[in-house]
Amino acid sequence: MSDKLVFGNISSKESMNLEETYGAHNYHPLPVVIAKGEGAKVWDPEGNEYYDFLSAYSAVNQGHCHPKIINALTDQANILTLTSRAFFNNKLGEYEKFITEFFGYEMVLPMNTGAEAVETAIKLSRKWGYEKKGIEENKAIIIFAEGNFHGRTITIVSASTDPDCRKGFGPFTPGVEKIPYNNSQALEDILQKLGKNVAAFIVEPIQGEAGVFVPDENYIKDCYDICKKHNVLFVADEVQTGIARTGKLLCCDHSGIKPDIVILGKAISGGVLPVSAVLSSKEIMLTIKPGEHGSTFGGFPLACTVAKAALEVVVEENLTEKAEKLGKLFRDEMRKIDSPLIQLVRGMGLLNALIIKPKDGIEAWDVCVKLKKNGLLAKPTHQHIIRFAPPLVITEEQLMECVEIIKSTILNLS
Ligand code: IF1
Repeated sequence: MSDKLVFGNISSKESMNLEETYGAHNYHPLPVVIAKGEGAKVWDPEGNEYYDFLSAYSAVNQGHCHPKIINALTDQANILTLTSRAFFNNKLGEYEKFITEFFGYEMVLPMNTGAEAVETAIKLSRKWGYEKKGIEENKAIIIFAEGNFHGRTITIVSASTDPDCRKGFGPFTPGVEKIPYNNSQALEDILQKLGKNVAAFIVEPIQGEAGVFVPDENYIKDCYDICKKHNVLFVADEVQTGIARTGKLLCCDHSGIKPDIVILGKAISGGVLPVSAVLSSKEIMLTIKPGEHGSTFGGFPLACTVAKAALEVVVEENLTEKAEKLGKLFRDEMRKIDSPLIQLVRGMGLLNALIIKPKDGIEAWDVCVKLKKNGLLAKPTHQHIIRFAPPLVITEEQLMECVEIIKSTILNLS
């Protein structure tokens, strides 16, 4: 490894020092600095090449700096970027028509980050609860699943069961109930008890932060049916699982159900801008009236243009089918690795995880540090889980190269 700079004019070491000194310490990154990205690969300032197996938590499904998306960005940036919603703009309506038809919903409410979209879904569910279901004012309940990750706002961490997310951030938002994940009976039980005040059940079809926890095959469908029975909205947080990642356009498509509300983020823009969206029916969406919700940037012309291009790439490059096929191949190859360090391989499409059995003090973090040395970036979650989620544009040949890197890294450690 040479110390000569290839990308930019700040070295890896200096970049890390600057972040450490001037940035809040709200993250503990793997010691690698990314200076350039293209497709499934990234490079550090010194020019070392890596495969990106995090894809910015599934935001970069279309690959780094996809030329079509970047062209849309730069072309539109020269014409118009932001108008606010005080005025109409000539890109929003076109995008709204496009994205609702793309996902098969009647209406969209555009926001920026995932957390904002989750907040939007919570507000929308409450509004529907009061106006359509007839819940008594200020009594609405939203149900969440234990082990969830929906973002970082106060209301969202109120719904979290992760001590790291919550400790020191109380008091919390009322009107939130939590039930075990992957247990539809628990949903039935709580709805029998509290059903008349429950507006919505908000759930991830696969729990990402919990370590790519894939629920039992019927769980999502059963929960959907139970919600219907009790006149409760079924809301899917597909911020991480949506947009082809799991081998279907939406992960809920695997279960053959259509959520009342879908929350999307991350890959809507291919990781180019913070773009999120809440999709629903007219009946639900129109309970929010002018002046009751919004954001300065939500639906800005630059975002609309970029998001439309990014969603077109998903279709043009068959990313859904690719995720399904390459995901299967990846799990098959991982399961062939004969090492006491590997306890379990799980996932769907190209959202996968390796559960590590700690051995001689070796934990997931140590495996990720070694993987980095061997040219592959992945992030541990908890002590014993490594998430593997490459950009969906990765080729089969590149994926097999990565399988070899993972295989030899694990075998050398065990
Ligand atoms: C961080 C995890 C992933 C999400 C779901 C909403 C949001 C997220 C299902 C909020 C965000 C992120 C954010 C990232 C870590 C990360 C994550 F490990 F924490 F769980 F992806 F797996 N719903 N997920 O996964 O979206 O407001 O961030 O745009 O650094 O906090 P956001």
